[in-house]
Amino acid sequence: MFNDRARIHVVAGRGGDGALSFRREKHVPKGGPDGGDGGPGGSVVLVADPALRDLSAFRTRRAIAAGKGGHGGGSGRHGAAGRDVELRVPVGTEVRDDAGELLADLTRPAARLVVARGGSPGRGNKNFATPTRQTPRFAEIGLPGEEADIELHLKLLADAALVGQPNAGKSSLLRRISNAKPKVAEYPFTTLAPVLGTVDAPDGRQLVVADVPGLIEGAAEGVGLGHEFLAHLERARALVHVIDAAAGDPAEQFRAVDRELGAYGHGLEELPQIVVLNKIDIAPAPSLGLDDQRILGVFPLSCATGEGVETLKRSLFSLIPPAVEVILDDDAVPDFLVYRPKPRRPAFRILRTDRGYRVVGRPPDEDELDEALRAAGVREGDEVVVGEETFEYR
Ligand SMILES: Nc1nc2c(ncn2[C@@H]2O[C@H](COP(=O)(O)OP(=O)(O)OP(=O)(O)O)[C@@H](O)[C@H]2O)c(=O)[nH]1
Ligand SMILES: [Mg+2]
Repeated sequence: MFNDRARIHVVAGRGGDGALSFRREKHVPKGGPDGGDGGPGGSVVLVADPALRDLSAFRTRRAIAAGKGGHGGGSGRHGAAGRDVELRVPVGTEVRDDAGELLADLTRPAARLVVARGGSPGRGNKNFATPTRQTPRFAEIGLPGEEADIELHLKLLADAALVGQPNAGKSSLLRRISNAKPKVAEYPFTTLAPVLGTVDAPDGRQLVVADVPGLIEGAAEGVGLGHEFLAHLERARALVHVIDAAAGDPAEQFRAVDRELGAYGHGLEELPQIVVLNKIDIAPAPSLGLDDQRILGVFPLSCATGEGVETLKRSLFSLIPPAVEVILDDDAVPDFLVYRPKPRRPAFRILRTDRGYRVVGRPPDEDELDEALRAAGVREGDEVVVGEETFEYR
């Protein structure tokens, strides 16, 4: 099975609490404040890995949580940082939030995206000592980590993609020109999942070509297999359109597939096409008889005998438009990109006091406050101070 979509739930770790503690000294009941800070919560990070081919790793792994930050301790001890979780995804994975908003497109190897940021740690009471407040009887509570539902959608990154009706010989062609060995058989829909192959030129240049399941009438509306995979054509810079020269009017076959590309849209209708008239060993090469500006060339060949294959292979390197390098900075092209969501500033913070909790900053609404207090471990009867008001938690 080829999995090009996944939905995951990611939860970052809560930040550790700051400690409320005082030095113990001989003959002094309470020394100065020495509560250390909590550790930051771990984050959930996606990393684009060129070794991966699809998203099947997420079929059984839907909820992913990073580690909690440790709590601070006495004697100024800081809590340990929560463990980050790195999730590897194939290069070409689009990441969206549950509203469908595109967060990032991980098209470069090693590109990273923080999808849930760890909660910030609370500061220990040691931080709050001032000349006028020498015994701060409160410490900050760590904040919860971010939590999100994330959609992953892999769109293969290939320089060119093979399209055509079932049985036209797309997989046979990929076997001929690349290092890939997709299955070939005399029945339609042999290819059930996209396959990538690398085509090598004598001068060391390389092209990645994708073999996609055959397209039939109605593919764009969901008939057959092709439609699920049309998205994988979106990033190709050219299509290699394979036609069975022994199966009737080549122009009509061309139009049938082209209609599906047009019905799907997303720019497929504009991609340049390199037309292959295959199986000339069993039928004389017909002429295509089409005048279409998108057609960059027509190549009669036989995947069975190999006739014409070298000519096509060489031409691919000159006909496929070169990749446009996205230059992000004037002179520095980074090896990888790091995408980070903007940190959300907490509107309020919760301090632990020796009798309960104190809330500082913008007063949260009741639900928010309750959730935050419960995350902080509030108990029935604890004192909670919000602004000028003091009440008992129940
Ligand atoms: N005679 C002859 N047969 C060919 C040639 N190329 C492919 N075939 C045969 O055509 C049939 C289909 O080939 P495939 O490469 O599996 O075709 P496909 O386009 O990948 O088909 P799907 O994956 O089903 O869409 C197989 O039986 C091949 O052996 C050719 O040049 N000449
Ligand atoms: Mg095939």
